[in-house]
Amino acid sequence: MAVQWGYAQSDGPHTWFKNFPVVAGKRQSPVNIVSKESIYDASLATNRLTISYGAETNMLVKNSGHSIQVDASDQSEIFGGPLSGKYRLQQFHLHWGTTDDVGSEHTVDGTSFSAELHLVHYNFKYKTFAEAINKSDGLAVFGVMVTIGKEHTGFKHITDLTSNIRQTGQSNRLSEPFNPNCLLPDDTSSYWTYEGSLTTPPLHENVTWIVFSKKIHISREQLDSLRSLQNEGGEPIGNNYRPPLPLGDRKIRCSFK
Ligand code: B30
Ligand code: ZN
Repeated sequence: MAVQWGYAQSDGPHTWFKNFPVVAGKRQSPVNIVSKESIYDASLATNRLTISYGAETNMLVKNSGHSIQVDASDQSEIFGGPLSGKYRLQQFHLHWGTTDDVGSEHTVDGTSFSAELHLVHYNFKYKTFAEAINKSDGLAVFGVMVTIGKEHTGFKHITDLTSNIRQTGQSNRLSEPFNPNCLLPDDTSSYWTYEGSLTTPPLHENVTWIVFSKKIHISREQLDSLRSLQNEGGEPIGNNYRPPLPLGDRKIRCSFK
């Protein structure tokens, strides 16, 4: 059986070290991004980050017990920017708060946002996500900050399904093709990038993080529908974020001045 972990007092981030010693590592995520200390890297602009997402069919939307996760098929790839080679989209999921003032994993100049969307990609030189997940150059994750505002029409396809997948382990397929491109901010040319880790167990230190500076918004109703999802114990999922870890010797680079 897989090791149990969660976000409660008894099994939350401060307990993860017991089963996952890498927590004491030197490149853990998330981090607080101090914008003034990030280093402009002109090569990120020259070698542009290219996002080639396509319409994914039959996407599986599931309640994992710690988030809502949507699995991709094989229509979406990224390359360029800080990445060597191509990375393919495996899944996306979110982290959110039970209140609006918290929820994001990364913080920017000490500020938290109501949610953070993660689009998880694996290095295409490995055949599968399972093969890439423990390789040193295996993963690249996009982080998108989410604030409350107008309804997000792209997200609506997903948040409309939440009432069908209230319980942990439940899933539903999207009936229409869905292009995850609609979830990205309008401008993806401005981002921070650094070498980090998965933010949940197994916490592998093999993620190239790309955190966009532009945010997206969803409505309060949409956020509340995420909060209506239940964990294994039947409690609402929320505050499913790991607090920022020390940056240590690492530098955060940015693609913009
Ligand atoms: S994140 O983007 O850094 N939050 C995983 C992927 C991305 C992030 C964190 C973890 C991941 O693939 N974890 C291992 C797989 N999971 C199964 C799963 O996909 O949902 C096993 C698990 O946790 O123990 Cu839940
Ligand atoms: Zn995540």
